[in-house]
Amino acid sequence: MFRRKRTQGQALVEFALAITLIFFLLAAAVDVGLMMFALQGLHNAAQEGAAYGSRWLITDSLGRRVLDTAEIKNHVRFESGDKGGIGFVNLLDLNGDGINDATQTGVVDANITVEMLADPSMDGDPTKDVSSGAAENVQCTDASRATTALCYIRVTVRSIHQMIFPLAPAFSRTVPLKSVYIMPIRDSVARGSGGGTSTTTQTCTVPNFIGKARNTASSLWTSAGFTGTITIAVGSGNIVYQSIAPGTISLCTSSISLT
Ligand SMILES: [Ca+2]
Ligand SMILES: [Ca+2]
Repeated sequence: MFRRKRTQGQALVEFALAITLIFFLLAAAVDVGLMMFALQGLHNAAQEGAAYGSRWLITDSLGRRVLDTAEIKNHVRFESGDKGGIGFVNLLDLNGDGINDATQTGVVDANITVEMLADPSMDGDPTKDVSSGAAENVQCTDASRATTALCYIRVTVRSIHQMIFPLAPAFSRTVPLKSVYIMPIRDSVARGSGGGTSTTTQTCTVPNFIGKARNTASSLWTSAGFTGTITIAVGSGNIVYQSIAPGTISLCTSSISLT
């Protein structure tokens, strides 16, 4: 009889220990799951801001093509409509105090960062040099005068996740969340098609005219990409002299004379 009671008490203690652990794991699963949904919301918002910002640049007072930071932040905040979110994260209240961030000084700027980055090593990653691993993070000041390949937009969105089950003092009641999105700037003006600087620096390769018939020279010149005038001296026989040597890399607006 005594022995049986003792076994029952032991089972109760074991159950108490086990249920604590099981409940802890379940609670952790719920909180981690909610954080993943919140992160997804932040990621979508950062992507929306970057997609808008990469396409619609503005010209500042110094004539530089720069990011429309204020409008990009609006696109981030209203990514999921004017209710601010999908239930897991409120994009209009990123610091989680129940007050619209737009009415709080500095809160929007503290939680949404918009940057324009250059890529000095031209390897497609503006945050580091892929071959050496060295950090870059160099600011691009004018997307239309990028001497390196492209400028990139980086949008960072931060939020605070309130834990539903703050089980132990070791775990904070809040967890900071962050999502970053980087993409190349796709502004047409920035890359020369709408008034940038690249048309004046386009180069073409001078073809070899020596020994060619005079009536073929003109088409040879234009098919090499040149737009400058070609002067062909009147005469008979094939061309024996050209004023720019064959194979020379020259501005496409250059002129040439042939004899
Ligand atoms: Ca707020
Ligand atoms: Ca790089």
